[in-house]
Amino acid sequence: MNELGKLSDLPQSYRDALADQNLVPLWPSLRSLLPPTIPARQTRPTMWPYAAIRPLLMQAGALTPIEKAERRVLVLANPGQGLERMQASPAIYLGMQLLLPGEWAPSHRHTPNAVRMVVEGEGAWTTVDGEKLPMSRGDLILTPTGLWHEHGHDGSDPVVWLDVLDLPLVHYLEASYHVNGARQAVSVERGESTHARGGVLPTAGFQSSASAYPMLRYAWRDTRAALEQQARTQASDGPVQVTFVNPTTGADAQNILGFHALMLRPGEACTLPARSPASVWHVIEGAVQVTAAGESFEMGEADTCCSPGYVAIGLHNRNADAPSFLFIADESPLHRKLGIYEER
Ligand code: 1HN
Repeated sequence: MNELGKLSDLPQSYRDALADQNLVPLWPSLRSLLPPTIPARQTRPTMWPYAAIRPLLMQAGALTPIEKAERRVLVLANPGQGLERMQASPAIYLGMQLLLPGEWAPSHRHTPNAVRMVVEGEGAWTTVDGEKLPMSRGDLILTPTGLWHEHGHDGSDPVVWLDVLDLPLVHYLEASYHVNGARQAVSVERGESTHARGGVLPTAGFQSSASAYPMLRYAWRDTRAALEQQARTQASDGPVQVTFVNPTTGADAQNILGFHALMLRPGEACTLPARSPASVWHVIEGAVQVTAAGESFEMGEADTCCSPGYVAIGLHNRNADAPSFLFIADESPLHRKLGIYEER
């Protein structure tokens, strides 16, 4: 490949004349914009052990009342992106949120899509679009773009969950904003009771509400049972994985980020192909070694790590006598919609 001209090859007077007119020569930057064969990635494989997060989050609970925070969150920031950018990957924001007994995080809505993966504690709930959703460990709760949501806690111990948002992308698009609202009136629970059985769904036209997001809570009990059933019926030639989908359309549960749960049989190891989207790995149950781009993370329950795109992912169930379960968030719906999705 031939060497392209550098900025310093150009006379200063010419560079100044360009800058005066808000013009920039392309050729000095062309190779870094379009590197050969594989993109440059800022995202560094990074693990955030829950044992390190938890005490700092509890300290935040003592230092900052909920009224002073609205959302009491420690952001899992990727050092490769720069901590101040508060992103795990190009499109993924991650945070660990603490709600203490009796606290209430007021209602608002915003353009970024969010999900919560419940890490610890019982008794909290999130009301989304008037639907009050109980939160238990391993449950996935959706708060899609534009829907009102607020959190409360009637239990007796701290509740912690992992927030996953497409905030970095929506912010980059200059489309990120919020609106505050009043406490929501709670209507009857819809999605979970009416859509949780994939094969039998409400008949079109019979139901009064036709929400674009018919299911807002995916109970861990059901997800786990689906994985175990598939592991029993699928030959043991690889891990079993399910994708959280919109039960009406079968498409990804949200527009930008993808969400999955993966089960590794006792002692199982595998290598997943290099895919273009960046990904996040969170242990719901068990113990898993995750290897990405030459980094290996020994992950236990509630630990979280991320990987850049375009690298293979190695998984190894560190438990020889019990299955392990991972929650995965990735940028695959975005890559597919943009037409840039690749597997290598
Ligand atoms: C948000 O609305 C929540 O509702 C949590 O719990 C984290 C991070 C950035 C922007 C909005 C929540 C958030 C957030």
